[in-house]
Amino acid sequence: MASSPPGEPGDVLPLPYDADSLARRVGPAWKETLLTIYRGMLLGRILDQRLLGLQRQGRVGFYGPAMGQEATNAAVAAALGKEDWVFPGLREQLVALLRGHPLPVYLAQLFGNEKDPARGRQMPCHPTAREVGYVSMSSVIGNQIPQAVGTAWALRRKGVAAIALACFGDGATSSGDFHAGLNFAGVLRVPVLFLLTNNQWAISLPASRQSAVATLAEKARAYGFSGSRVDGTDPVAVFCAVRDAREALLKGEGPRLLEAVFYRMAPHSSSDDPTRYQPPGWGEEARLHDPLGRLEPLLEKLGLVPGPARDRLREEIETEVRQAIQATEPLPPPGPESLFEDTYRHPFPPLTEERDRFDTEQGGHFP
Ligand SMILES: Cc1ncc(C[n+]2csc(CCOP(=O)(O)OP(=O)(O)O)c2C)c(N)n1
Ligand SMILES: [Mg+2]
Repeated sequence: MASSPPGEPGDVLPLPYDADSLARRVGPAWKETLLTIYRGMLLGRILDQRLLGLQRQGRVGFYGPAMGQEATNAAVAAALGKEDWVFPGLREQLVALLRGHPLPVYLAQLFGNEKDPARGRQMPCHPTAREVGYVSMSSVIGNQIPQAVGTAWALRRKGVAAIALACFGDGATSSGDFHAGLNFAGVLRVPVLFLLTNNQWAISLPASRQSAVATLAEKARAYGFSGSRVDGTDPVAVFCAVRDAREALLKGEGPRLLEAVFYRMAPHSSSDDPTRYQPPGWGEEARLHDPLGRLEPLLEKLGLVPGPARDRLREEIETEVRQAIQATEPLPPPGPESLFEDTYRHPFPPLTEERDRFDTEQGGHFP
């Protein structure tokens, strides 16, 4: 079995489309949609490679790559509406960026410096991007599921034409919050889309040992709504599935579960060594399903992104990432006064006393 480096065309499973089928499935703007998604996927891959490298050099504390998930993330971002809310798991930061969260601000969150909106209080890879409806994740697996359900309920009560998207992994389906969230959503029939990102591993536990059911998607039936599976390495399939589910939710047809299945092409996180538990050959098999490796030959065949244009695009994104890192990394940490801010709108003693004492000890520079 021939293999190729991630992102390079090689011996991958071809995507089954031509111009006619794309126009039929995606619609008249299929070229623009596909190019937007492709650019997003490339950004995701390039960022992962760079940021994992920075972590290895000790310049970022922690990193959770999403290699293999790029098609799902970029297609989801393209299919969502501006007013929708995203409740991510560990690997959907690309969705925030593609919804318009500025790259330098995202990087500031990884470095935990003065431009970080969370002021260094969250783990790296747990960004918050309120301005694009992207809620900071909690490290506690499954927490975001009932939060998304509550938000969907609020959206419906307020009459806002938007949905909440709850993203979570195969491992999260074993959490209590999965049950509570899906049950609540089914009873109230709120506009929430449960996006199950099945990368086939929960750290070292394979999805085959996560549950005794044949597919995780079928769990939705027990909560009174439909669940379906989609090839998460096929951006066209994911885009159409999310777009159609969203339309149904907006019509009040109740919640839905969509299981996107793909291959985790990287360690669980920068703190993991998958060679200790993944079977030999996993990486080779994953590369056959590499979403970028699958999409690039199609774009070439369609004449949309020939080789030289692809190289130029890569260079352009690499430059954008490099410049954003150079501009963000040297920024200082949040000021010491920020320790006393954000928790209370009107701080009161003893917090104000502690703040004054601390300021005096530091030489009296607080604003
Ligand atoms: C409640 C809880 N239990 C365990 C953990 C430790 N933990 C962190 S990530 C993870 C696996 C999550 O797997 P999955 O839901 O499939 O998401 P993936 O990381 O594969 O995207 C576990 C068990 C945790 N953070 N929270
Ligand atoms: Mg997983």
